[in-house]
Amino acid sequence: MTNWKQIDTYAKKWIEEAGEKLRCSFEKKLNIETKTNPNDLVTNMDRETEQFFLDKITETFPGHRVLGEEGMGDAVSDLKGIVWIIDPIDGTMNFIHQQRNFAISIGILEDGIGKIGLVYDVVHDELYHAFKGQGAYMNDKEIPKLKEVAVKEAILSLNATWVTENKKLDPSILAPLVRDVRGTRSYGSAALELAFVAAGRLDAYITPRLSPWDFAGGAILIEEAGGEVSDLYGNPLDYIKGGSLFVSKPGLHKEIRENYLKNL
Ligand code: 2AM
Ligand code: CA
Ligand code: CA
Ligand code: CA
Repeated sequence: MTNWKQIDTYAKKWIEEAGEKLRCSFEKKLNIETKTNPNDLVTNMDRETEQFFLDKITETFPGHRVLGEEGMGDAVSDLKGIVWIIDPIDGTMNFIHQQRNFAISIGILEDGIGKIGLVYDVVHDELYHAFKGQGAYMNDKEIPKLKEVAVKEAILSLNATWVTENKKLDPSILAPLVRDVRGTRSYGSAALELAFVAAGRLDAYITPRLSPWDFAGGAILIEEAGGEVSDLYGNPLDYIKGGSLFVSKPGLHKEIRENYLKNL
């Protein structure tokens, strides 16, 4: 029998330890490299943090698999058994330029079903946490269930890229929504944006392109807070391939899909 309480306790302990290491790293010199393009950044701390989790998980739970952004874990092509989906630093650009607005994200799935979601806002020492069926918490304070909100009173998070010429989405699709909502925000960390939707600080978050490690932790938080999670078409998320993402408070999801996303 899987001891989920034990997994949960370790996951929280390790994410807090990893966060402390990231806070300490501000005093040291960062080693910054680029990946697929000049703005796709990675640092020694992204790699060290992923390795830290990998070492802890393989030592403590040898049967579990790890899918991490920096590729130190397993080559995961199915979701059988227990899989930890980890983004060691979500918002690396912010980590480098701002020393804030980044998070560590962990989603733990069993046979493809999200069981534990953790998003740690390291600088604010705010740990967003959910266990399937038991609600969502921020630092042990239960997050109240999300309530409905109208488009005209909603704060929408999205990257400005998606209302300019881009390879993923016709910019005219989201422009009317941007015009109709109360306000827009962009934090540059998908995991934090998901945690903010779960906590009710944002009403919706839309993006045409994410990887599984960007949303695995945050999606569980939103489901447990009573929000809605899907891709842009209303389909379930793909925790192997990733893809588009649309999360929101209840009700708003259907309204936006029917009135703004129907021409996708
Ligand atoms: P990262 O910092 O872990 O790379 C920035 O708007 C958000 O998008 C961050 O969550 C960032 O995660 C993520 N991101 C950056 N490049 C991406 C890419 N090529 N595909 C998917 N997500 C990306
Ligand atoms: Ca990255
Ligand atoms: Ca990420
Ligand atoms: Ca990352």
